[in-house]
Amino acid sequence: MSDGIVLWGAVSIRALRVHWALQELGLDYQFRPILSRSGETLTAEYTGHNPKQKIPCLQDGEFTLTESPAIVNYLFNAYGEGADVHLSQTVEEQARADEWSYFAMMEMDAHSLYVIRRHKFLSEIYGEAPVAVASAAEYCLKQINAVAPAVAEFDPYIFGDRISAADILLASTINFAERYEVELPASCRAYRDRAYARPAFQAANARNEDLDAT
Ligand SMILES: N[C@@H](CCC(=O)N[C@@H](CS)C(=O)NCC(=O)O)C(=O)O
Repeated sequence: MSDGIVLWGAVSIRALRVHWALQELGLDYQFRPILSRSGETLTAEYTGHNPKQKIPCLQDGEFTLTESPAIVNYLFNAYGEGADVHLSQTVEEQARADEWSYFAMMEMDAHSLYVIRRHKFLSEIYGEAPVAVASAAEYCLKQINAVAPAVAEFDPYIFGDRISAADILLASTINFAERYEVELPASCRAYRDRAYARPAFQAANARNEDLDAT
């Protein structure tokens, strides 16, 4: 019998994105609060779900999905109709959503923030690389300053009143940048603060941090 929706992964910015999407969509889900770098992603059971041995991973019945942006987009596409969220209505809107999502995932998360995280904050595992860290921080700051004027136009989110999957990816990654000591432009800080004040975000954050949750 299907367990419905099951989310694997806790105390992680990337799992938090998925909790947030589930909460915005008002979906019930089971939670398996496994932690990264704890050995819990290395078990045979979990490796069967995600051979990359990383969190998060989502199961929806027989369907299994990894990669936080793919999961957030899947949930909005599968369950967003009728929910109080923004779904793209035109090809251009979808392209704009993709532009923000790829910016957050590539320019910020992958190209710069994960370099800083791995080689400054997890250097005991991944090794010290101060030149790469400094270069990644400078790169991230340049990117975020470049988009700050466009972020200042969000009213209050990318597509107006309703939050979109792209907002979840962008706001969570902007917050990730601040955690890794990238100074946020005022417009980006204000946008992150608006998004993080949402009750759905607050509920998601509490569940992401609750290791006793199911
Ligand atoms: N691109 C993946 C990255 C997943 C990822 O790196 N997750 C981290 C936790 S936030 C993890 O599991 N790290 C454990 C490891 O690298 O062994 C996503 O966005 O879901």
